[in-house]
Order: sequence, then C-alpha cells, then structure tokens
Amino acid sequence: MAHAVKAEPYAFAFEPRSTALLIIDMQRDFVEPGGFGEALGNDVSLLRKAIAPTRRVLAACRKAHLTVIHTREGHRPDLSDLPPSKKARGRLKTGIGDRGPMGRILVRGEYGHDIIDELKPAPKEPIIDKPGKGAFYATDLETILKSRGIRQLVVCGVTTEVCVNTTVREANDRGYDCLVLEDCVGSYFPEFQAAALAMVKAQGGIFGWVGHSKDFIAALVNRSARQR
Ligand code: TIU
Repeated sequence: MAHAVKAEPYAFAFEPRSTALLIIDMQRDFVEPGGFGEALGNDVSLLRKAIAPTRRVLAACRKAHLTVIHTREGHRPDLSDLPPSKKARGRLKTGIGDRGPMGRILVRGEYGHDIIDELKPAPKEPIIDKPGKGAFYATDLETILKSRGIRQLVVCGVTTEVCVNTTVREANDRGYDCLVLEDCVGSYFPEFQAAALAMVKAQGGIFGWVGHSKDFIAALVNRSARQR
C-alpha cells in the first residue's frame, strides 16, 4: 500500500487512486438552526466544530485528485420514500416533510436539505441522496465506488453515532477499509461522539480506523510530493 496515516488501532494504509473522501450529510438541516436536527431538540452548534477541519481535508483531497463523494439524507417531495415509521418517530410538531424556516424539512430540493456553502460539492463530485441513515441503503453508492476501483474510504460528516456510524458499518461489511477522522465528525452528544469513535476502533478495528485530519492531510501531501 502506498502510504500510511497514523491512526488507531494501528496505521491506516491507503493508495490515493483507490481512496475516496466520503462526506456524510453536511446539510443545513443538521448544522444550522431551523432544520431537522433542531426539530429533534438538539443544539446544532455542537456539529459546527467539524466544518473547518473538513474544509481543509476537502481542499487537500481535491488537490491530490482523490475521488470525493457527498451524501445528503432526505426524501422525495411526495414523501413516497419516507417510511411511515420514520415520519412518526419522535412525535414531532414539525417533522420530516413539514415546512420549517429553511423549507420543508429533509426534502430534496429544499434549501435546508442542501449541503452547507462551506463544503459545497464541486460539479464533478457525486452527491448521493439517501433516504436512510446508511449511505449504502437504497442508493447507488456501491456501484460508483466499484466503477472507480475504490477500496478505502476516509469518512467525515454528521452525526458520528447515527449516519457516520451506520455508513461505516455498511461499508465494512462490503469490504471497504474506513478511516474516520475524529475532528471532522460531529455529534449533538459529546458522550456519543466518544463512544461512537471508540466502537469503530475497538477489538483491533472491528469496523475501521480512527485518525486525525492533520495526520491524514500530512500523509496525503507527503505522498503527492513523493510522486512528483
Ligand atoms: N439525528 C441524528 O443524530 N442524525 C440524523 O438524523 N441523521 C444523520 O446523522 N445524518
């Protein structure tokens, strides 16, 4: 393998050609007031810490020509892909599909459903629209990864214990090696952030690896420099 990032439980080996950056659900509905995250009773400011380091990782990956993939959680405007159980969950006064300050909550095409300006996808970066928490469920993510020969995923986004964790578990079962960047993922609950990261790397890396954006960027930049 071409290069290694300092990580836990041990170094994460990756080859830039077969590695994708996967940014999970950095949508206004989760990180800005007035969306789904806040409707669930959460303080969205806790997630915003992940924005700046993720921006740096995104810039480094673009410079090194890595595949970059973005995901968004949300539903069709007619809500035909919204399971009644998900609609009912939480007994919310304003829930999925209802009108909020940023448009209909978690509905595709609405302002709140889209990715924040700081991490705006570039024109050729695939965006995966997913109805569930995992990015593989009911999407073409695996087809895209296979067609590009991707074997390793570097994962950022929100929330650590929900969509990030679900996606990493799905990826692990499909044979992908995942490195979760601890400063580029965020949770509304500090104790869940710690536990979700611990779960990934326990038992010899049962789901994957946990590392820091600085170490990943350093490995990527050194690698690119050596290739020149
Ligand atoms: N509520 C919560 O923590 N997360 C979600 O509903 N979706 C994602 O994690 N993207």
